[in-house]
Amino acid sequence: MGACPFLTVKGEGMSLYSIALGSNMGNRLANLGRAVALLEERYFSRLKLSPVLETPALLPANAPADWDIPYLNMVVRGTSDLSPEALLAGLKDIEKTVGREETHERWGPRLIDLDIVLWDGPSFISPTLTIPHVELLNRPFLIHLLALLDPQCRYPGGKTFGEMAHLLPDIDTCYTQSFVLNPKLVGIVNLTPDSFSDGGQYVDPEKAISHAKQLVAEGATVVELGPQSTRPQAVLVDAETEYARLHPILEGLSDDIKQNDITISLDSFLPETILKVLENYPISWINDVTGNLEDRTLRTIAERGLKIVVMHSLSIPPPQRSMLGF
Ligand code: A4P
Ligand code: MG
Repeated sequence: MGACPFLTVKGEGMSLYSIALGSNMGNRLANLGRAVALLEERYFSRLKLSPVLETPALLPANAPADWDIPYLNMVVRGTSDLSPEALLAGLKDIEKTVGREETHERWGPRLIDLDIVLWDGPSFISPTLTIPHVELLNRPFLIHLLALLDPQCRYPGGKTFGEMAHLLPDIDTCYTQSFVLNPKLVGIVNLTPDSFSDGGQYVDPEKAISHAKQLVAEGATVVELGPQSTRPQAVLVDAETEYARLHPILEGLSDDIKQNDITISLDSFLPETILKVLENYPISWINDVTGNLEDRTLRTIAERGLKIVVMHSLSIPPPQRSMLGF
C-alpha cells in the first residue's frame, strides 16, 4: 500500500489517485487547465495540484527531430470511487475531449496525456494498466512533483517520495521554466498610442500579434486586448477606432483563437465594439471598466456564455489625482 497519511481521507470504496499530466502541443498550459477542470467536473470533487514544470522531451531512440518539443508536466491528487480501470477509461475520454487523437504514436507529441502514476491500493497489473506507472521511478520530475504534493507518501514497498527527492539532484535541474495553474495570469496587449504601461509599443499589428503569442508561451492563460486608453486625461476614442485597432490583431490570431490556443479578453465598454467583435470572433471574456453596459449587450454576452469582468469607475477617464486635491 502506498500510504499517504496526510491525504488519505478514504471513505468507503474511495481510492486516492495521483495522476500525471503532460502536454507538448498547442497551448500547453490551457490544455492542462482544461484536463484538470474536467477531472474535477467528472471524477474528483477536489484535487490537490502540483506546480507546472517545463521539462525537456524524453524521446524514444531514433525519434524524429520534430518530436523534440518541451513538455509541461504536473501531478494532481484526489480521491474517487472509480476503480483503476474505470478511471483509465475516464482519462482516455478526457484526453479525447481536450483534442488528443485516438490513434497516436507511442511517446509522440501530444496535446494532453493523462497517466495514473500511483494509488493507495496494492500494485495493479492488467493488460491495459500498470500502477505504479512503469516509468515513474525513471522520471525525476515526477518524483519531485509527488514529493511536493506529499513528501510522506511512500512508493509501494520502498522509500517515501520526500526521501527519494532528497537523493536526486535538486528539483531546479529538472525544469526550464515553472508555472502554476491557479491563479491564472492575464497578459495585456494595449493597441493604443497612449496607455500607461505599453502605449505605442503594439500599435503595429504584427508586433501586437507576436507579443500576444509570446505572452501565451510565457504562461498567460488569457490575453487581453485593449483598444482604448483609460488613464487620467486620456482622449477617448469611438467604437469605429476601437474596432479598427482590434480587427487586424483578431484576424492575425483567428486560427489560434479557433483552435483554443489563445483565449482573448476584450477590454472595452463600448457596446458597438463588443457586439461587432462578438459577431466576428469567438472571444471568451469582456472586461468592462465602467460597470455600466446596457441590457442588450449584457444579454448577448450571457447568451454566448462569455465571462465578464465588471469594474467600476466614477468617470472614464478618471480625473488626475491633483484635480481631486491629493
Ligand atoms: N497504460 C499502462 N499503464 C498505465 C497507467 N498507469 N496510466 C497503458 C495510463 N495508461 C497506462 O498510453 C498507452 C497505454 O498505456 C494506454 O492505452 C494504457 O492502456 P498512451 O497515453 O495512449 O500512449 P503514450 O503516452 O505514448 O504511452 P505511455 O507508455 O503512457 O508513455 P508515457 O509514460 O506517458 O510517456 N517527456 C516529458 N518531458 N514529459 C512527459 O510527460 N511523456 C511521454 C510519454 C514521453 N516523453 C515525455 C513525457
Ligand atoms: Mg501516457
